[in-house]
Amino acid sequence: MNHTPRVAAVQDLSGLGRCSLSVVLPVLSVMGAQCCPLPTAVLSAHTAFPAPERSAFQDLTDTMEQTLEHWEALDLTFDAIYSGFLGSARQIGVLRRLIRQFRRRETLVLVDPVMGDRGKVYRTYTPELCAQMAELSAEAGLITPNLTEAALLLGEDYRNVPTSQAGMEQWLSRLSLDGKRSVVITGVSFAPKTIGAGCFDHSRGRIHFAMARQEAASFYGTGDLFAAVLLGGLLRGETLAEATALAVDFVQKCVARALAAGSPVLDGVPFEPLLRELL
Ligand code: PXL
Repeated sequence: MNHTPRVAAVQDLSGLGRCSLSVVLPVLSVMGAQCCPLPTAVLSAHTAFPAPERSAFQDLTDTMEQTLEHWEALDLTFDAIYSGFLGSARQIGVLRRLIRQFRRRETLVLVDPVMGDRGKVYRTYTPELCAQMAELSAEAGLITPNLTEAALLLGEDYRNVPTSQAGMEQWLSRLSLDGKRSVVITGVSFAPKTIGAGCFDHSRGRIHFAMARQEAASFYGTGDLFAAVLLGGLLRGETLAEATALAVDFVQKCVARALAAGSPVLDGVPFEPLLRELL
């Protein structure tokens, strides 16, 4: 038996809306990795649900620090450290300590710089948190921004998102910090009815695009689903281009299923019946 890859997953746990840990745990498990959650916050539902004045948002920064204290006392190694939605700027410090403590030469540090979507920053993300997210991303071996997050990281206006492949290659290369880290940009589209992702693989110095049919709506949590499938593929030994193509295809199938079932956009995609395809 090969060793089971172990992932420290630093993300929130949201009761409703199929995002973050609710997606990452099942996906990594089915793809054969052990997911060790380090929850950043517990929420009643993701932040786009209505009635935010009645929502629960329990910040877990103190618990994260205590967890790190415990993990540091144990003889532990992680094959990947994977961060997503963060609850406060202070959590970046905890994450940096986690990375410093547990990063070895072969550890994959994946920072999904979750900050916003469709040109808008999420409700709970302060400018300070966004600035620190950019700093955290500088420590990653791989980042997976959507177009909104790519623009924020580059200090570009969302209206400047490239619509040509050559333009997107430039954004990939700028985000790679001179080829030092790998980058996957999601939500890329160059032609009507197609959408996908572009990736720069720093170990090969190459750019690839993986496209799929664009469905007629977009759903919450698909960025988290994408990054989890991508990471699962990489931990199984796939190249960045292969894992990107797998994640693009899987998300497209889940979105098609959500549309066929008439699922509400806020509920995220019904990936559960399709999980077996990732086995
Ligand atoms: O899917 C990104 C995400 C993760 N976690 C929480 C969110 C969102 C996006 O809205 O609100 C809590």
